Amino acid sequence: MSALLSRIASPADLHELTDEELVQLAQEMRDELVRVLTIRPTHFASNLGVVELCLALHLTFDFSKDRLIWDTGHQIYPHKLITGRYQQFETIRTRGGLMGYPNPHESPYDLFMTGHAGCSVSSSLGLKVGDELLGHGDRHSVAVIGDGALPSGIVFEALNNAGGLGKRLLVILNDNKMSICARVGGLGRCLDRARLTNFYRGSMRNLQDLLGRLPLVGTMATQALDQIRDGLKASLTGGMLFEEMGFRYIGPIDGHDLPSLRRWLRDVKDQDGPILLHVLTEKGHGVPQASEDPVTYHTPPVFEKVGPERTIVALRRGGSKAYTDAASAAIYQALEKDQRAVAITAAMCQGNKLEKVRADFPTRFFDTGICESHAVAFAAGLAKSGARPIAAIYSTFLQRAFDQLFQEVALQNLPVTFCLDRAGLTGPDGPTHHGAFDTVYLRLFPNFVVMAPGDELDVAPMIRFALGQSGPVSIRYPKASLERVERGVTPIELGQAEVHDWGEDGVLVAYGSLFPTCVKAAENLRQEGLHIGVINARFAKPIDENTLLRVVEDLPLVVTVEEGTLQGGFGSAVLEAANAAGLDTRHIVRLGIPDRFVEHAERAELLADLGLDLKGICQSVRAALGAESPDEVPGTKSKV
Ligand SMILES: Cc1ncc(C[n+]2csc(CCOP(=O)(O)OP(=O)(O)O)c2C)c(N)n1
Repeated sequence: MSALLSRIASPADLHELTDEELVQLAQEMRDELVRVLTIRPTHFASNLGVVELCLALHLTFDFSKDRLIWDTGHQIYPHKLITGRYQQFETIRTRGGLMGYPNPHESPYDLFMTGHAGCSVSSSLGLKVGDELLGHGDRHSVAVIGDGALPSGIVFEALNNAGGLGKRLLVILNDNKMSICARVGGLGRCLDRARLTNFYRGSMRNLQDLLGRLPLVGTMATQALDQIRDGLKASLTGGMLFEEMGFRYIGPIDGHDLPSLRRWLRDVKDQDGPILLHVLTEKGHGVPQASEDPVTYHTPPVFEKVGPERTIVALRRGGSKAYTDAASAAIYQALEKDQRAVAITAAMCQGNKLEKVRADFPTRFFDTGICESHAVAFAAGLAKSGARPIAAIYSTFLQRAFDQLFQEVALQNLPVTFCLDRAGLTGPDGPTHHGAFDTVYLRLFPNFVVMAPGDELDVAPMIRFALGQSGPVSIRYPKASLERVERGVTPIELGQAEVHDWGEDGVLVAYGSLFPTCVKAAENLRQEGLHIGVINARFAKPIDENTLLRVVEDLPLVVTVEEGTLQGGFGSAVLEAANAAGLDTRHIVRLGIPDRFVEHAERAELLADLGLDLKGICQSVRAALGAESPDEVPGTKSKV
């Protein structure tokens, strides 16, 4: 139990602490972040970097009425620790425990449930304008945004709007030079120049003094002055960008010097108009390995052993290969084979396991930064030029690019391959990160081919197939270990399902990740005397009407199974086709994610909750056929 941290029931208690105690509290907060990582994986390095900033903000403002939005929200742990959630902190990212992101159901200090980057400035501005309209104009509104999230298009839309409105809004740019990987793009260079401002300002003064004192003459003195002037001009350009947009740019300032941070925040607090305070922090601050390797320590494996001074002695590595591994290997092969193939990620090189692609194909690998909408339109441009772009984007984040999918890609019928990682229930990240909706929103658009591998063996053939198509193709796969159904795999053909086994009593039609579970379910049910077939649907658009309408017509039960939302998903596609063909659809049962946001828990727990695990699928089949569960039959033992 941390001595000071346990005394902080709410931010008001911070005011009871002396400056020395606040330094001690920051240490305790870092210790707690380390301790929890000995239990389970959590976001780490970003949280270590904002401890002082978090304390300074809560000491300067009163966020029981003022407004604070942490952009993205993965760096909200220190804020949780001092807003009444320290005692439950150990439960973070577990079923029924604290969320790893802001959650208004947990605390009034969390205003929005977020997890997607780039929305903080817009929401803070909206809060400010709303508060003014509704008679709470005295409330301050603060957005904290990282330099990784800053280049998102929506942030510039918000800065532009805020600069025009001229309201009192404080945007804190938390600049640690990192996204998850090193930050990319021109804006980063601009911030680097701003970092040098103080240096150049100091240099200019010192050099002018020096030149005044030294007997320098002619070219030497002129050259020296020119160089300094250029440097100063360049350095100011960083902040100038924001100034031109109507913000007062202040900084850069040290984000780990708590007294100085507090002074700066007090200074800017009551100034009118929009202000951008540029704060320099170190990602991983206070844990040597994390600051040296912030990429690994963004969300590291669990700590096996921690030594003195928060030295991480050992990480618990290992684990089985995931769908991401199979997809990234196939993307690598595609680039090896075809000079036109290009890989694109929107700041998720590490998550998409594309580091090797980045290293070996530097001219055909593009990290756009956290800019999914741009990434999609960029891919469209590449495709139009004749290249074969593969955009590897998490299902949930592709939602940021909905209109680009429609206009730039689908409407032009351009051959962009979308590799949708984390499609389905992503586990402890929770509702902001579950990839529930992609099948629905991609099915909407004419020209799109929408696919999902049934298992490991489908992944690479699907990516190869996609690259041979003349229009857009999406391939979704889960955040899960690879599974394999041993079989003579049939080749991927447009709109063709793979019939694993015809049934007599019914059939499970699996779209994507739950195909192996359906195969096991059919095996179990067979031992209970039910002959249930299994189909690996592979395509949600176009669906295999020949096969699927045949089973709807012939079999007493058709159960569609998908790890995606039911409204408009694969099962709906089967219903639509059956309805259009004039078939009875009453014996079609759809299993998937219901019409509600799903909380955070382990993926296996969530699958069980939603009846999408082995037991749940078997039970749905029995229930539909009026068969008894073996649990209910006296003397029999469940095979499930
Ligand atoms: C729209 C969207 N795309 C991608 C991500 C994945 N993501 C989570 S944190 C992060 C890096 C954020 O960098 P930055 O804003 O600089 O914050 P830092 O972690 O450096 O404090 C990324 C890419 C996301 N959360 N949202």
